[in-house]
Amino acid sequence: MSRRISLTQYLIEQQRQHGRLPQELRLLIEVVARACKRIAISVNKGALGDVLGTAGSENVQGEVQKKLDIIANEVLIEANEWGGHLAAMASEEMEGIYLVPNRYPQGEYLLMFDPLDGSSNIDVNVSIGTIFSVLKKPENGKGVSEEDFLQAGSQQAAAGYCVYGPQTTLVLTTGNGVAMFTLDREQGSFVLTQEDVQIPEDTKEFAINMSNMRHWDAPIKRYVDECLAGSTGVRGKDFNMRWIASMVADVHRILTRGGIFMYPWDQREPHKAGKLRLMYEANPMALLVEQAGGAATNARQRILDLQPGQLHERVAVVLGSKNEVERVTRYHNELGRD
Ligand code: P6P
Repeated sequence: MSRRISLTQYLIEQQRQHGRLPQELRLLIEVVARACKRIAISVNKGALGDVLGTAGSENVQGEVQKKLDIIANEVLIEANEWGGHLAAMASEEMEGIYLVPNRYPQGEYLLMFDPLDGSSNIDVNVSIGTIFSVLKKPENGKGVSEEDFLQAGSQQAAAGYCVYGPQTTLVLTTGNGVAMFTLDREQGSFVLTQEDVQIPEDTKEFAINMSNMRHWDAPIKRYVDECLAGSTGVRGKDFNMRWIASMVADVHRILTRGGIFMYPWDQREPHKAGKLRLMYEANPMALLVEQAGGAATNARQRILDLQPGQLHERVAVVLGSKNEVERVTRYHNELGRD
């Protein structure tokens, strides 16, 4: 049972113990957490709050925006633009970067986010979430530009998500392991409920959208076929399957009890590396998973090593229990050697 301390106390202890959590970064994380609390209030209103349904617009990805996508994006922008911790922000919902207005002091960090991941689940009351990633602005003496965001995921100063489900839970890493904080609605604050999260190296549970099977590459099909063959096949054990279609919820399950999550490249849109976005979905989740003892690749390379070329670029994702991710990655790399 973890000590029941607040997010603030946890962060201040991290600051004191490791000396690696700068004051500005701690304050930034607390602002993001407060923004997630406000998003949770809107999400939890559902039909009572006129927040369901579509906004009648499309985002930069060409996807129909839900009202809550826009609300969550605005909450994060408004909460973070005045504090003096950031130089700029980037979001799945905005084409370009958002410079902190001149009326506010500029900070040394860059914040990226998917304000409401899994929004296709909003109207059917299934868990959704906010994903965020923090980078340091390169000290180049120049004004901030989109290029400053194009850093490998290994450079992240912090990463996390907030899952809006039966509980509202903030999951965070600043490079010293992963901690989970559950929102105590009575006192209105996030309370530490798990620290030093560890993903089991093995699992019997895989997550993939099986309806895409006919579009998969051979190595993914080999891996899933072996899972489906269960104890009668080469794996010698039966597997369970889950697919929530909210990456935040699927990753939260994996951080909580293990598993492997796969959104691979497929033949539907062969010119795209995958569906998920590198900068504000795959990178933050990969850092969390690695900090919890798991692994995260694009089926061939470590995600955190990938050098981004564009702010909204997509990537294939295989993450979770280390031994399973290594198996899938090995199957892909074996194919490449033929
Ligand atoms: P599909 C949600 O739209 C998302 O970006 C991830 O959260 C989720 O894992 C995936 O897409 C679901 O995609 O194709 O199964 O609907």
